[in-house]
Amino acid sequence: MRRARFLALTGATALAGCSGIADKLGQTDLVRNALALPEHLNFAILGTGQPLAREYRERDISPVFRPNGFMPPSSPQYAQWAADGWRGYRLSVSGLVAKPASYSLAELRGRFNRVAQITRHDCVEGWSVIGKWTGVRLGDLLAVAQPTSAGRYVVFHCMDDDGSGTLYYESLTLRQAAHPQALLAYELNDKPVPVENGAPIRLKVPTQLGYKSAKYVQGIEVVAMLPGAGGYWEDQGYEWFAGI
Ligand SMILES: Nc1nc2c(c(=O)[nH]1)N[C@H]1C(S)=C(S)[C@@H](COP(=O)(O)O)O[C@H]1N2
Ligand SMILES: [Mo]
Repeated sequence: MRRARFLALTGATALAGCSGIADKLGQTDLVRNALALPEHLNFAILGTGQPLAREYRERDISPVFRPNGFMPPSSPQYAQWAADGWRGYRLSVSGLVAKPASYSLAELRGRFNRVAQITRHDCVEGWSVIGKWTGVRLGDLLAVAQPTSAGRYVVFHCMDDDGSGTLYYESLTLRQAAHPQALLAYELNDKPVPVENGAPIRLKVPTQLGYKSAKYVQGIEVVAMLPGAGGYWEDQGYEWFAGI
């Protein structure tokens, strides 16, 4: 119901959403105000946590996991990591945590349980793909980091930008981050996550629309208040909760 309303309100503008021409959506006050309404419901839902997203079988996996979004990170550093099997890359966990840390890919693979899920990815543009994601539970990483009592949200800092220097970012509540299907994935369909799908680490939250699943994650930060509207697309007027 909430999602149908969202789609009806944004209409054709939503189609442009992930391809970089959503500025108009953000500028429309009517749409912005209307989008803000269901957020009250969202907080009510968050109080009890979200149910599990449906999981699929191997044979349901889409032949191609359609990539979408900004161009991969353009820095020489990223290119060098990609060419070097991600040696040197580290994922940092910082902010309101008792134990800040950073992990190489090998450490993520070695120190945390490996979990896999075959789930459907729904883009707000109106298409879906099914893929198998393997990685570590976000909740496991946060359990080690020990968020302080002031921490409320987790912000994902990405390495790619919209072409004019604004970096992609996303956020979840700590409660959403503890959802068993919230994954930091290092594999897609049993192979390292391809560059176009967010290598070397991307968030996968199958309970929310595609734009919440941040690609090219380099930093995870626990904060008390959301920066901006809580994400790149949210800053353009898109819904923050974005539950499916
Ligand atoms: N860092 C980053 N994460 C991102 C995006 C992006 O442009 N940059 N696009 C989002 C959108 S709109 C979608 S639909 C999915 C696409 O993931 P895929 O490329 O693996 O299909 O990533 C999401 N996460
Ligand atoms: Mo998307």
